[in-house]
Amino acid sequence: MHAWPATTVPTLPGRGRDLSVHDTSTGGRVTLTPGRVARLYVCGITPYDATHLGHAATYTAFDLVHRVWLDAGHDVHYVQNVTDVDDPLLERAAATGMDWRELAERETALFREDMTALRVLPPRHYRGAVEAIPLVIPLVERLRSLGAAYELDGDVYFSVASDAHFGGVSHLDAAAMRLLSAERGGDPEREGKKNPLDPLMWRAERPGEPSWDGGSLGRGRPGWHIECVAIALEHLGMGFDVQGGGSDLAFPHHEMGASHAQALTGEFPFATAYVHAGLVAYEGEKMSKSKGNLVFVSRLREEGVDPVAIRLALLAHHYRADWEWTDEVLREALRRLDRWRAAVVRPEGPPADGVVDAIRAALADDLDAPTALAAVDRWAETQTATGGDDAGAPGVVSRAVDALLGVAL
Ligand code: 5CA
Ligand code: ZN
Repeated sequence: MHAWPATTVPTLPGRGRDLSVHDTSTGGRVTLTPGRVARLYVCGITPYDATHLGHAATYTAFDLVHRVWLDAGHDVHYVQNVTDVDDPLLERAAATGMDWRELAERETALFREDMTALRVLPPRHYRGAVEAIPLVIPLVERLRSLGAAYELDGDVYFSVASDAHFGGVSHLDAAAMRLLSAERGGDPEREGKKNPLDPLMWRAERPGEPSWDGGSLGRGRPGWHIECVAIALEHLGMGFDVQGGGSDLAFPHHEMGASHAQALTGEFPFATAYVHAGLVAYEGEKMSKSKGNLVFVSRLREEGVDPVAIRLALLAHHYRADWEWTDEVLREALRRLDRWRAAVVRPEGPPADGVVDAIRAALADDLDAPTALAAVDRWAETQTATGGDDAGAPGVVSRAVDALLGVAL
């Protein structure tokens, strides 16, 4: 599957520093020290509806990881999936009378446009679940031969007991896991499972559902977690730097993915850090496709809102915070964008070095975008109030804001 076009990233004087992030699995900070290649996997969309601001916030957060690493001189291997076959997609297609493939293609195309407009750098590998089926089958077969998977009426389940580290990503107790499993695509109530939490890896063919030849697994389709594991192992291998997504993916998705991979390879860990973005709410509740309280990036764009302002509105919130989208959030971002643009049009200004350093320091410190924006605000205020005589300083600030924050002035 193709990704979306890359925007150019200006190179800045000096070099960025190593990124320190909050890691869900340890509950604390990890300073990542990738080698030449830095490896990032971010869970992609399930394309049954348009990109909302919650998705946009999450992908913008991981775009900062990408940009910090580029600035620190790494070659970034970024991988993302598209869950282009799964229950919610099939249900929406059936409800609207659309072919599920057409729905997935239409929404994935819109997502690419939204990501391009928001200047989110594309992944190097963008892989669909359907494309990943040939990767999934041998993994499920191997887990079965290792005794880490079992069959139930033709479906194949992963046995969470097979990974000694199970629970080590989310650290939830059994009751909380059971509740979240039921809410987020699992089937803890199904009878005959070894452990109610065991997730499906291969779903045997059902009438009216798409299915593929699964070799010794029989006809069926892949489960959700094994899809991301197959894609991540294919393109990144074990022990990659960051596994990312919204905080709703910590359990079960990232927990199960880590256990699948650890049971498969006997290695630990699947990822060095599990990084989770907070959830964006609208009208009092988490913005979610199932609840329908959505503000779409594409709708705002159609209304003529500058996507740069949308990006600034997202960056005004720390990525780990849960926050609520309001019209005022957008208005504030539009005012900030006007102030910044007015400040960089002049050829001279206050010295820029401190601003570049401050943006770098803030982002390396757990992607603290609000602090980075405040540093640019202060520079822009000085420029407006007193100006400055450093030739080229506005250009330096403009390039730093573009390279590190993805904000084009
Ligand atoms: N396809 C799977 C991941 S493999 C999936 O969760 N798709 S999704 O379309 O439901 O979500 C895509 C990404 O957006 C996930 O990282 C999810 O955690 C994040 N996300 C969903 N809703 C919100 C929200 N309200 N705020 C922030 N991030 C969100
Ligand atoms: Zn995923």
